[in-house]
Amino acid sequence: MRYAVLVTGPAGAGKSTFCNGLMTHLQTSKRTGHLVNLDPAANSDAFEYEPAIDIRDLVSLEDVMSELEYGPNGGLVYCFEYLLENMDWLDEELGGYDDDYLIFDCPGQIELYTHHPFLPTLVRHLQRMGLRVCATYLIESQFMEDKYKFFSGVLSAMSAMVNLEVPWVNIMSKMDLVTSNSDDPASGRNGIRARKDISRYLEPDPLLLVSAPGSREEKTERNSKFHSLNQAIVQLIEDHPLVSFLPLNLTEPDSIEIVLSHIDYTMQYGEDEEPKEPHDLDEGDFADME
Ligand SMILES: Nc1nc2c(ncn2[C@@H]2O[C@H](COP(=O)(O)OP(=O)(O)O)[C@@H](O)[C@H]2O)c(=O)[nH]1
Ligand SMILES: [Mg+2]
Repeated sequence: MRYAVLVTGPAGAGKSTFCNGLMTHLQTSKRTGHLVNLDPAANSDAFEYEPAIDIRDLVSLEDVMSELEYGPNGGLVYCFEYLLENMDWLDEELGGYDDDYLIFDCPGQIELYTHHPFLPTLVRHLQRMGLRVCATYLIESQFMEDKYKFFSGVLSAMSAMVNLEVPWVNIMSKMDLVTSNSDDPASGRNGIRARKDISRYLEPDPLLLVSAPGSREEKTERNSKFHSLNQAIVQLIEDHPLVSFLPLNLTEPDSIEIVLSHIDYTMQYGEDEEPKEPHDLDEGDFADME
């Protein structure tokens, strides 16, 4: 069985860094993972691990922009259209991998997840090829700085989830920027919050959007439309309580292990692996038991 983990989310959310972290973690756990770069605009320096499959070998944004005179967004759309027209290239590239864990580093243009058909088409194709697919959606902890920014992140996660229709793990990245101490002098810029608040963001509490009496969101004549909009969003999130976030702190190996175990679980990783035959085992396999 082959497994594909799509790493999605807005630009700068930490997708490429998370992919590197996952690769390192898989290696230290004696598992094999392969990186697939789907970002035609990726900068080679961003990869600690050489991608095993790289969309830039098929088409690169730089070439599209210089040869066809597209801007960056039009160019990206062109690259994905080109990929979908040339799926046999991907089939051939994927052909060399069986029983493998493939980590797809995706581009950060949010419209790719919310309304373009490219990723759903790609996912269906991978599923037809027999891969088990799941997606992660990253938003960064700085989104917790501002509740409106945060809820726009929640809504984008929901809309991507509905669009892709695969098992899904939402991740709150860069948790190393959050401390539990609100007196921390570093707390200014990064909106570092007290822990008790964080749980209201990891399991989004839509009531964060409903105004406390006397606050600026409290319903007044002037803001009644804004108030109704917030109410509608609260209702939407309450009706679809599927969005919650796993905290990811790459400086803590346990944190990445927990995230990986959720990903494994959503894909039922290893469920249909054959048990190892005794002659496949060597002494090293028993080292942990002593
Ligand atoms: N403090 C901190 N910074 C991070 C973390 N992950 C990514 N970054 C930084 O955020 C920026 C964007 O990261 P990148 O992985 O390229 O994001 P992408 O656009 O989603 O692929 C880079 O400057 C990273 O160094 C993290 O876990 N903690
Ligand atoms: Mg990236």
